[in-house]
Amino acid sequence: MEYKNLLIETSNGITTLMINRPQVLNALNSDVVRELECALYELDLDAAVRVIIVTGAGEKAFVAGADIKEMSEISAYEAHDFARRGQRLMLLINKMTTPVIAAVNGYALGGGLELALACDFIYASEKAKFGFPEVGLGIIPGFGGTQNLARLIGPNRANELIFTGRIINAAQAHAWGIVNEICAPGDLLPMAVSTAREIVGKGALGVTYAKDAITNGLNMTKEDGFRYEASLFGVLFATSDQREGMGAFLEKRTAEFKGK
Ligand code: DAK
Repeated sequence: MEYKNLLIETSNGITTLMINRPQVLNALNSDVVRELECALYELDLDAAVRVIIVTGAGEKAFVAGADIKEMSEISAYEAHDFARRGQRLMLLINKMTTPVIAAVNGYALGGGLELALACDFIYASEKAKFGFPEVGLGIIPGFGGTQNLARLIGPNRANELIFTGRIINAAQAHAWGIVNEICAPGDLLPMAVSTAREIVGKGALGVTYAKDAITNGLNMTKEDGFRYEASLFGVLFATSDQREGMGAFLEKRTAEFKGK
């Protein structure tokens, strides 16, 4: 499928998906949300894609939020449709078997921060900025931001960030645990690719099941989460990747995983 607002490149199992509307700081309009949903759905079905890196085009922004111009003009029906699609996109990233890394190269505001938070983890350039300006627009985060941020950094810090609409820098986001690592702007994609390579070197099924256990386990009681983990752990013993991984260790060679 052709995308008007996305640049997608795959090499050695690693796909870089760049949101490409730099003239409006990569703001998410309904076309971008629709394209992201289709693209991620397609990429997740492609066995050649092992890790996806989501980033923004240009020097200034990852995504500066939902497209305020479009939002200011839509009807209630369109707002409802936009909300459903946006929320479906964020949930899709959680449900995908492929790990998704957000490489935040600049502003990640509102819906942009929600997109980053929906990813499996975030790397950021030292120039990145994070915030939820929604309360200043008379709304609240609506693509899962209240839920994902509070789960990630706890309710108190999430409350402070969301109630004030304050924009924080990369160092603060790192200190609060929103961002795993920060680096110089030019090092951001290489750092994400290097981590993606490490993941590609591991058994695809193990990575997928670990994502499943962590993401879904967070919505369970600890005991249910343990039970879920045990069942996924057991299933992996029916795979050739498990035999290959353990066999390679015992034979002192590098494992060659097949994802089966
Ligand atoms: N939407 C549309 N255009 C945007 C934009 C946005 N979010 N952000 C920036 N732009 C455009 C600017 O209008 C400007 O266009 P021109 O004037 O050149 O035509 C161009 O991008 C460059 O921006 P600036 O000139 O403003 O650049 P500065 O460096 O001066 O400022 C900034 C950068 C990021 C501080 C500033 O652009 C800014 O404050 N942007 C808006 C940030 C924001 O409030 N974002 C929206 C948050 S609310 C929903 C679920 C979720 C959401 C909505 C609905 N449902 C469930 C229905 C999400 C809501 C949000 O994301």
